[in-house]
Amino acid sequence: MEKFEHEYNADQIQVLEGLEHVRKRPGMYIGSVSIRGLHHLVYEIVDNSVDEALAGYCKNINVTIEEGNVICVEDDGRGIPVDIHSKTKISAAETVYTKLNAGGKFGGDSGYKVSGGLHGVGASVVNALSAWTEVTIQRDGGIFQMKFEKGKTVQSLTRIGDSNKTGTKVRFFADGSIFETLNYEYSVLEERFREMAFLTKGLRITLEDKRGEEPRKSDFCFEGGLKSFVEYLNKNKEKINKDPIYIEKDGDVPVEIAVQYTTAYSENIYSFVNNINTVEGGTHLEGFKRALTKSFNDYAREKNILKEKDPNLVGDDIREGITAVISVKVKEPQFEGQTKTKLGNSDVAGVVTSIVNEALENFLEENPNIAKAILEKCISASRAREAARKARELVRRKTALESTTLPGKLADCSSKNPEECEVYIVEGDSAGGSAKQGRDRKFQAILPLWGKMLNVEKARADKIYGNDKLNPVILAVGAGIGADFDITKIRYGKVIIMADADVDGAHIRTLLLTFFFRYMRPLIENGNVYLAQPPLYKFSKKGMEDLYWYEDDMTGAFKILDERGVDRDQVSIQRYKGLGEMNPEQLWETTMNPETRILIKVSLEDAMQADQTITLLMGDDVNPRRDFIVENAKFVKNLDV
Ligand code: 28G
Repeated sequence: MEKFEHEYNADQIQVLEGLEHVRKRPGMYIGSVSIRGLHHLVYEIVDNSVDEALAGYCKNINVTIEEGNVICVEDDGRGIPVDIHSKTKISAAETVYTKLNAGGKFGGDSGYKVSGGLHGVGASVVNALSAWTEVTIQRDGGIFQMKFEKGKTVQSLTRIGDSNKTGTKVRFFADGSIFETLNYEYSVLEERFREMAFLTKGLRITLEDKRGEEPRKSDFCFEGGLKSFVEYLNKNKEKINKDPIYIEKDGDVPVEIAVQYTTAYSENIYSFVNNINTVEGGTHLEGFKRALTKSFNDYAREKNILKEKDPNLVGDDIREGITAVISVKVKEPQFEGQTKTKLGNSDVAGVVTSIVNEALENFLEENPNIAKAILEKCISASRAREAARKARELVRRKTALESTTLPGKLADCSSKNPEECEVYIVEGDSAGGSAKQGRDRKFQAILPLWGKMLNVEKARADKIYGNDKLNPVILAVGAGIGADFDITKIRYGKVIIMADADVDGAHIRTLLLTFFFRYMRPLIENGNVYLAQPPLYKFSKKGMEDLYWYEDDMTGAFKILDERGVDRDQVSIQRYKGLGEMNPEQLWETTMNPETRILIKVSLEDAMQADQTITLLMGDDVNPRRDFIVENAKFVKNLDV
């Protein structure tokens, strides 16, 4: 008995050490302790419910943000097993919550590992990073409950009642001493759960916000799966095929794909592996693209739409205007790439290719009118590509002759060392003027932009080279665009977008981000793109140094004033509506001085979100645009988080 107890304690210590490390280095487990990391806690728990849904046992997941930012997740799955391990005397459920990686994710019940990246770190990490956690399980005729504080068990699994239902309910309150904020952003969670619901056909996910005066609720359930997803993405676009092409095949590597062509010029393909967005693509995407190119070319040849003398259509031609979502499930996924979001498993490419080849062959044969309409668009894309090539060569020849011409409006800096140089792309002439006067001309260049920006979504590459708004940006950055883009040639280490904190500013920011995302993606991947953050308020009082405030919520500012012993009633508050309201010195001090400014580094994810946003913003339909303007403020806010 003595010996047994000793062993038991030793085990316990090891468990605690594991979770202690999670609290010491939370970033290693959830990426960051910012609001992103905070949201990640919710995804971790919900992922477990989704896993149970993938296994075929859970139909409903309800997520609630309770008063005080407590999260409650409830599912109607089988309930986490409650049986006691004969040796450790600890229930399976408690083990899942106190042992690192003991959850279902690493070789879980759905059979799909979600290792790599930040996914699937498990419930124990959430538990470790929460001030308290409460788990309630219904199964085997009973209701069972256990409680934790900072990952430590304060109440082992106890039967607290009877029930003939099954399911798991988890409530947790994130630890405020670990996270920068505990304030969940409803729209961010909503977006994610919508996506999750699209990816798991028939699964219902609800989200409810019980904080604040006006409670909100979202309810997602899509019987159409990815077909619904594509319809959602294209809701404001003009479609070529009214009904998305839908491919679904179970097997060793289950594949689900939906494709719909629009009259737009851009390519929008989203890919997922085990419900993880594979931003960097991978073998599944390659397999899909290969099949798409082959099927359309084969069909066009067979029907003599492409004549013998015509060259084959290239992939880019065939993907112009496409919106597609591809989702595969892989048992042992290898995630590669910078952000571990690129699928490496080579066998998946072949599986996807043959499934898509077969399905497309049938579809084209059965829908000759749609096939013809899509191919007409592909052929015109091919012609435009040829025109773009000529335009590009013209630009190349020009630059070779005239050496590097810089745009006339650019106020360049004196340093030529890209590492220390930065360019501010400024909206409007007046703000541009202030920025020119306020800057440190040694390392800061100013490029004012004005007038209406070109929407890259609605233009082909040849238009972009000649565009009078974008061409200055291309020339200033100095590294070309598209396939010619050469990151080693960039003239500035930081490309900073400086726009007003209003709807128009958000608009120009979104358009520029979309442009960078589509035509200078390495610039974003390399972390060279930033958003300037002008202040929203100025608090001033005679004899007091001005206090600039960058958040909507002024509570923090008042706190600082209180701490400084300043009487609130004597302070005047100025709300800045635009950059133009600041004089050059103020602009320098608040937004441009590296010692005091706030810069937001744009991530690939941010740019992708901007890219998705643009469709709504520029949609042909007027109503969605109006709706969007309200939502847009949210997007800007999301960028901050
Ligand atoms: C509400 C918030 C989060 C979950 C289940 C159901 C099972 C399970 C979860 O088992 C442990 C390890 C290997 C089998 C599995 C129930 C099999 C039979 C489950 C959740 C047990 C994980 N009955 N539902 N985990 N495996 N929901 N929701 O966490 O041996 S987690």
